[in-house]
Amino acid sequence: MGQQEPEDLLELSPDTRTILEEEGLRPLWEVEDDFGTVIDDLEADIWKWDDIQRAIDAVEDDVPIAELPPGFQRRVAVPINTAIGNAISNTIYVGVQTVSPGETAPSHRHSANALRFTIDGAEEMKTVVAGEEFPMHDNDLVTTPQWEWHDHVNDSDQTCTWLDILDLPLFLDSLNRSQAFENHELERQPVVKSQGYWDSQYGRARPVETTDDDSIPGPFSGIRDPTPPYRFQWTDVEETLHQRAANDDPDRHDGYNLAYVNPESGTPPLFPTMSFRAQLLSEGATDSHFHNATEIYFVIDGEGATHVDDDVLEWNERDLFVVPPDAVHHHDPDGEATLLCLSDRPVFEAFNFYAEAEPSS
Ligand code: GTQ
Repeated sequence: MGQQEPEDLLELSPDTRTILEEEGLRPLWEVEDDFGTVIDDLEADIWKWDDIQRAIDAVEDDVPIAELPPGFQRRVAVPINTAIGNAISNTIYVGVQTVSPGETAPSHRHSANALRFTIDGAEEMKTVVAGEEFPMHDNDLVTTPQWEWHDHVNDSDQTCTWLDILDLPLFLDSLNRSQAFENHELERQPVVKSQGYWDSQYGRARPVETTDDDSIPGPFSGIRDPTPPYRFQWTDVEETLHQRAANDDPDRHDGYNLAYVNPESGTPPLFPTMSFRAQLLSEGATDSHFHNATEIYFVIDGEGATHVDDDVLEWNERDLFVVPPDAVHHHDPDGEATLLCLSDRPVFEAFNFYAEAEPSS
């Protein structure tokens, strides 16, 4: 008789195995190796802007928005992380949307949190959110809170392009739930607020009373809108970055690093499920670290490389790349570079589960 292996000690008698099978149960020591295998792991990946541009131009030539099938009715090319197959990450979705001159992406609303980060914008390119027209200038970030109507109207004379960023995979894939969705009866929602209305509600002086108008209708009845409709103008964000760089020290991992705050609370994260940062890298390579949150980066300007475990992602302006959970990474800009970072960190923080560390050298 050979030596007994530890597994042998745990062998179940045929009767016990039959009972467990019949009753629909499994022993933990056999199940635990299956934990974490339902959803595939993310991989480091990069999409070069020239390639994205080629794809969105081709799609734009083929497909007028008005002829899109029922569904989201948006002309969007979706970067796919080949490790998972339907989105850029397991929590955050990114799409690249175009609207040609004269076109409208029709009004709808949904339970996912969403925002636009403008790539090619124009004063007469309006995303209409919660009754107000928000002009989309280059690098402006405009929120579309849960269950607010939104349509995108291009009255300019050029094609406009932006990133759509939503928490769809968190609900649809990771939590495997469907979301509430509704099309407006009109292609364009009525514009019932003057321009600047939403911005004015979250300044240094605010309305004293909260009324029923503050609660979201429909499936979220009674819950106060956690994130207001809001436009963060890039000119403001850029000014703050440059003031920081002129006066302060950078973060070792992320350079000069600004969080987009929830305008209601004045603190990050912008959404309960996603946080957004603008980073100015101007003082050489950053230090390596890793964390359990996923990060997606969009290169606002500049060039450089991000080292992710054994991969080197070389980027230029407008490229998009993914740093998977737990991957050791650092940035190495070529001179000065500005990045937009999207992260699912708030989900981890909500469960007291966020962790980050530096690799032991
Ligand atoms: O523009 O409302 O890429 O609802 C995916 C879902 C864009 C949008 C997307 C959407 C939108």
